[in-house]
Amino acid sequence: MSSPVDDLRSRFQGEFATASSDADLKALRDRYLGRKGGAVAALLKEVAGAPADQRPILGREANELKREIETALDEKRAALESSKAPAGAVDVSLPGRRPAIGRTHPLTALRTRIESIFARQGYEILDGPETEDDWHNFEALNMPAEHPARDMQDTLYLKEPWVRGGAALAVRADERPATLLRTHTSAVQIRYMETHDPPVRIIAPGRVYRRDNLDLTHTPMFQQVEGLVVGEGVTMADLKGTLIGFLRELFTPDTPVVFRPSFFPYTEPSADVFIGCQQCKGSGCAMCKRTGFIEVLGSGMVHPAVFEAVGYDPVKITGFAFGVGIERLALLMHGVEDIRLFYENDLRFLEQFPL
Ligand code: 2NL
Repeated sequence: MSSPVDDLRSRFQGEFATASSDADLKALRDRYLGRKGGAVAALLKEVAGAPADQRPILGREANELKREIETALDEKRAALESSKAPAGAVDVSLPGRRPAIGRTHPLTALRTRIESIFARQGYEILDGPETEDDWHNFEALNMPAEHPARDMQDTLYLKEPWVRGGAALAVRADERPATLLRTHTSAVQIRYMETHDPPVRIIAPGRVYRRDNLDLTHTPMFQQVEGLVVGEGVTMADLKGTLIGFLRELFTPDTPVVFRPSFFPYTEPSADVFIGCQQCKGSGCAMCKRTGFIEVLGSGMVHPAVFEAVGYDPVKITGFAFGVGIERLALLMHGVEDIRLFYENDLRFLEQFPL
């Protein structure tokens, strides 16, 4: 005949076998060891009411069971605890997080394409300072102090940039202090001609600055690529061939290219260069203002005054130059309506361009 102690033990063992969490163990402890209403407490009360000759044996067995239950619950709780990962541990079974892979900015991609088209033809790619002096940005480019083009340029001038925090910085006597942010990269080409004899075949890409307010087509900083070819016998035919070839490589081999007379202080003659509208294929649309053509480049034969300024002999030497705005070209190529999008670093915009 089974005793009430054995009955309770087997009941506990059945329930204990399926307990698998802290919460299960807590519920078991309450149910069996609770001071009031616990099964063991009820058993001990039952023992107290048992006949006197059975009481000691039953009492000992009941207390043994109580210890058994305590030990079993403690051990399982410890086992659960040690199988838990420590706080902050790495779960090596989780799939990894995909790293965000960046991509080339559309303006950088376009600039790189332009650079490689000219690099393949033997042009040297040049860098130069973004802060310039009057001489390299204006004077040497046939724009003396009173020249109206200086107004047209709407230049950002710097206040005594060689003085910082009240202390004069050491400036070498042969290095004029910068007084403005360059308005075109022509200054880089002037510096090159000052230090190199012809022949010259260079392009000068880089940031340039104008006193403009932000709108759909203007940013106070934008990027430009200028090109310069100088030597004996360089003609307008070379200018046309070079620019037609360049634009047909950049766009499509059958892109229409036309030249129209223009004016720049640093070239004579000068020409604006147009391509057939990519949008309407020349039939006329809003993008080309119904003309069928879109202006993409400024160009011309280098003015003799520029050669004189850098110490070249304009009787022996001729050359052509051109300038192109990267943003403007990118707007056209990708059908983007607002130049500011290129500088807001919004990934929803940038991720639309190919890797
Ligand atoms: C434009 C106009 C142009 C040049 C840039 C140049 C440079 C030197 C001498 C002569 Cl060192 N010319 N550069 C010439 C004609 C046009 O750019 O509308 N760019 C967006």
